[in-house]
Amino acid sequence: MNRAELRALIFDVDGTLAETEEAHRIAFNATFFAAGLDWHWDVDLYRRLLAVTGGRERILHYIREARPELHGHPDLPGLARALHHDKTARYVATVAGGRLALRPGVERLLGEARAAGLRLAIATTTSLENVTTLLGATLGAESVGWFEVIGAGDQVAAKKPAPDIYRWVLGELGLEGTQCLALEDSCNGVRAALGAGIPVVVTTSAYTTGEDFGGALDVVPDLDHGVDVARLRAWHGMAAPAAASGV
Ligand code: XBP
Ligand code: MG
Repeated sequence: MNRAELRALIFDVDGTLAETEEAHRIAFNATFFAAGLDWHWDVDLYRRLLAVTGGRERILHYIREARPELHGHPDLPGLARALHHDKTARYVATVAGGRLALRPGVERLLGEARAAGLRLAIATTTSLENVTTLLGATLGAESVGWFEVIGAGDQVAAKKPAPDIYRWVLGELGLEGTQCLALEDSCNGVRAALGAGIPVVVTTSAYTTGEDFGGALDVVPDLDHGVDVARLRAWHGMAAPAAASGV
């Protein structure tokens, strides 16, 4: 039976490359405080809010669900955009200051994958600036170039769990989903990858442990648990056979 050869790895960012969500949460709260809003997203609330991917969308959702006093506001999307812009600046300053590290195994696996000739890409809902700042602060500025394609933020209209960002990345790579393996930390990410026909492995993160990862090939606590290129190829081999023969 023909199976597509593994050609590319597509990484999620938040929760997969690094445990970023606490830094995001703190940046959101600092923004709210600076704007004179008495909003505070504690850990439990933030866990629930993470069901809505994208910071701007998360703010809008929160206003609609929990802030009825703002429902008469003439431009809620504009307000959410302004708050999110400020939050991104705060988050970028934190990350650029070197206060976040990559998760265990990430740097090693990226190096091994590059040495093995696997192509690398990113598919995330977070802003491009956040991604390049994280890569620069942890691996050095040149590491941005290791990723042939970076699909981020508003590049597509519908964020995860919609498959759009993964489909966009596949288009840019010129690959079929069956030729790739996605690495994700959340159920929303798993749904997005599977929706684009990409087999996916989960590395659970602080905010996603215990989620339903149905459809994923495997679930590991981090990428230092026996995850090397051979294991990636083995996982990929477990996925459904390629639709087209001979690939
Ligand atoms: C991550 C997100 C992002 C971050 C915040 O999801 O949902 O919204 O929480 O980043 P994933 P922004 O890991 O599935 O991409 O504020 O830049 O959206
Ligand atoms: Mg994630």
